[in-house]
Amino acid sequence: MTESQNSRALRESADVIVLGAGPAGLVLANLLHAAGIDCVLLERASPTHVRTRARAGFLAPNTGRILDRHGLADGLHRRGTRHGTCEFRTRDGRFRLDYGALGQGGRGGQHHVYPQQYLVADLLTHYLDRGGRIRFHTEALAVGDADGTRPYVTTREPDGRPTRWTARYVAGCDGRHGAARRSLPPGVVRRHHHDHGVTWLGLLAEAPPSLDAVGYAVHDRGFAGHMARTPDITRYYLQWQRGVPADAWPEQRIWDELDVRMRAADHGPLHRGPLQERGIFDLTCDVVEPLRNGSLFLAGDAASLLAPAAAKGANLAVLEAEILAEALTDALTRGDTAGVDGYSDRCLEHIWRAQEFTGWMTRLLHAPPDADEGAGPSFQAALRRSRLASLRTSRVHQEWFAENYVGV
Ligand code: RFL
Repeated sequence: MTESQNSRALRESADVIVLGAGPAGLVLANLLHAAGIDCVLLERASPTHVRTRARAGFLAPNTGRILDRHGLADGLHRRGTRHGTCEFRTRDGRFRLDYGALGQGGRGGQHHVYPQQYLVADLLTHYLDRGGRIRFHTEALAVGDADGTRPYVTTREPDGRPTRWTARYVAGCDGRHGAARRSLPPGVVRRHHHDHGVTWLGLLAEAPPSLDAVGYAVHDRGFAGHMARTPDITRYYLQWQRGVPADAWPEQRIWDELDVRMRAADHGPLHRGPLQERGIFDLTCDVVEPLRNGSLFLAGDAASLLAPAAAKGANLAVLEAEILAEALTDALTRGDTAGVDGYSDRCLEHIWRAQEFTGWMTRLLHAPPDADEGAGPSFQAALRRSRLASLRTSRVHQEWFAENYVGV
């Protein structure tokens, strides 16, 4: 079925309404549809936007296993690559950590490197090819009666008309600023918010990767990062002064700064190329607790937001989508509500573990905003140096790192 035929076939109710066609919403909708559940996906953006929005690239082994389990991993295996090494660069030199061969009792765990937009495009094609219902250009405005008997979603349709969709369950997979979060009445959930006080300039360069590892450079001038995406595209990050716009520096200055922080003079040049995309990311985290209000469930970034330092967000989104799909299927097909009742606690366990490791990584890679670097080595900087030294030399510490770095 094509995307336009698909839109014509829509009804204005479904057993499950899924908001948002990111990794969480698309995995969930695919699994529900495969289980014969009547579901519809409502997405604010266009199909082109959804298929091309570049974000994550590092997918954990467990994410690969989930996609495999449900026949959703063809593209990942065909076009993705594997990755298992980090390289830390500091003023004490560089060291490599082969995390793919460590952790989980030595069984190893490598990341899949597969751009998020490829994964999303694969999931969307899979869903549409099997007759899954999706409505693009349809913005959810609010979720109502979530703790009543007939929950509904109000939307702005492509022609601008307001519409009401009714459902038995609503899955809020519409990200941090989506309607699901906004619709939680005050007092029913607790929102934890933490600002790590660090900002990144995220860059996508039309240039091949410059090293065969994830590069983490810790420098007095701030953090710099290198992550492969495809043979021709590389993601770089520069720690950035908050409030300064992304286009403040010309490309030449950005590359020169990356050279300095990545210590290219000591460890080899970076492959330069035009910068396709620049974005500013404040490293903040956010958790909603519990991830449910009546018939409304949150998954992915709508449930918890993580700083991108440890590459966890898309992985949690896929994991939560699988857990929620099973729970909703049990509830709708067998009247068994144990899964929906346990959904929030089960996911929060993973979320807090990922938040903890992400916070640790953030403190490993950056000076805290109040660190007094100018007046000689500050207390915080000395702790950070010691943390890196421990990671360089302690096998136990490396095992712990590996397990948490690839684990979700
Ligand atoms: P998404 O991907 O944001 O999708 C949400 C979808 O909802 C739609 N939407 C609405 N639709 C209808 N009505 C509304 N009112 C709506 N509001 C929003 C949006 O158009 C969109 O299509 O959420 P989801 O599915 O929860 O997935 C989360 C991931 O996208 C995110 O956690 C990751 O990208 C985080 N992340 C990484 N995660 C990893 O696991 N590994 C990585 O390597 C990694 N790298 C990254 C990242 C995030 C980054 N940014 C952008 C902060 C690198 C970066 C730079």
